[in-house]
Amino acid sequence: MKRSLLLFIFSFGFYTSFAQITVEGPIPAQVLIQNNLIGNPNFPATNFGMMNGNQFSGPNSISTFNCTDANIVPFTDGVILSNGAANGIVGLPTTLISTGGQSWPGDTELSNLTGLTNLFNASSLQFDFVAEVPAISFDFMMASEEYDGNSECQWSDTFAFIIRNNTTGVSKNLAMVPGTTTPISVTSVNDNTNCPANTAYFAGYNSVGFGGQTVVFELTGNLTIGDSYTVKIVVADQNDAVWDSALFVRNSSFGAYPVVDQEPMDLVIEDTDMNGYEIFDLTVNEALMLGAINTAVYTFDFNYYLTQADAEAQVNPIANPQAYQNTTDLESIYVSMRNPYTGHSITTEFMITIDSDLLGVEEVDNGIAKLYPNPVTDVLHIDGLSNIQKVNIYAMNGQLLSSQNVQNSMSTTVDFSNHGSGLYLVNVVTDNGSTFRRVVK
Ligand SMILES: [Ca+2]
Ligand SMILES: [Ca+2]
Repeated sequence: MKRSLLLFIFSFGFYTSFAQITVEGPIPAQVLIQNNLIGNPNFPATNFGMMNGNQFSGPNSISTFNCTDANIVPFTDGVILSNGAANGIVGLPTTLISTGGQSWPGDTELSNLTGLTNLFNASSLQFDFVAEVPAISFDFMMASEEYDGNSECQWSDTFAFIIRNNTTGVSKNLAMVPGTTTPISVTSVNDNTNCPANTAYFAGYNSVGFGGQTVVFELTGNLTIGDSYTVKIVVADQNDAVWDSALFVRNSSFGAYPVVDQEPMDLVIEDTDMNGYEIFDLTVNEALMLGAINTAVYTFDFNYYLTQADAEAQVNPIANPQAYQNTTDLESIYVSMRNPYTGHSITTEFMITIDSDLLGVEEVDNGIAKLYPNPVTDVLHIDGLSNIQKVNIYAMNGQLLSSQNVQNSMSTTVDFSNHGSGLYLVNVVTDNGSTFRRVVK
């Protein structure tokens, strides 16, 4: 392999920042998975397993790390899995990290899943759980010596975040370039001028002790409730055992990804004393949003906001959501459902009003789609601001009444003639995002 000089170009700043990474290991698999990757002491993981270079007379290849410089690793604590020495990132950052002999084997499951053969120096962590939530998440970045200004166009080490459904036998790799079916790798994410690929996800050369690194990816995977799963994070060298790569997985990033079971209801308290104000308990919607989730095991926090921007930034929450006094006759409340361990959250919206006649006449253009007329009689028109993919109609109790696919058109219609009078929730999925709108008939 010809190696460019790029790896050996470094600066004083590079040296000083490097002292800010420390690693600790080896550490038993169960401790790494429960205390580091999961963090939630109640998460029901079992059957912990590890493949480590030190089991094959090689170096310890899995450790915890701490990094206090966000320019090096954008999160402070996590687990490093390397296809070489995990402590290669400490000490001499400009030295090529190229460790592990060919007697330290690859991984058959990774080979079968990717179709790549001739793998060496596999490191993996794995555990089992039974799905009681509809989705899970991981956050990680990948760094590799294969980022050298040349190899990106030709070959790559390989890795996967495997989620294997033990009930159906189907395995999936969650580590795909967002919006594609292409596995994340040195060849699929780089900004080499001869073969640039998905450059937005490449973070740069020479910052973590490896030749280059990706941005932090947030992986999510959908689950079938009740099925048994094995999660396996695995990285290996390909073609030879040299020029190492590593996964940096954020502490506590594995957990239940928030999914709204049923959309929150609009709340109506008629203003019988005509003073313009009533007191609302916004939290009555939490049970709807959680559905059947076992909250003793899967914790979610709820916070309420007056604007979507505040909800997304998680600033200025409503101080007392159990006794909130309205400020206008009809107002939007934005609710954030957040896993406090992983930090991942989603936001949705409901209305509160002191006059039920006001529901259904809200503004219907929110930057994603325009719905009209509202109230609707027989035909609801939908104009997307980008291509519409799908329209779902729900009853206000969350029951899905109809779902229609749209073939890449910016406008469509929905037949409401068979629906009775009342409030409906219309979900429009477009290339630019998804929106829920209340429509009255
Ligand atoms: Ca290696
Ligand atoms: Ca390699």
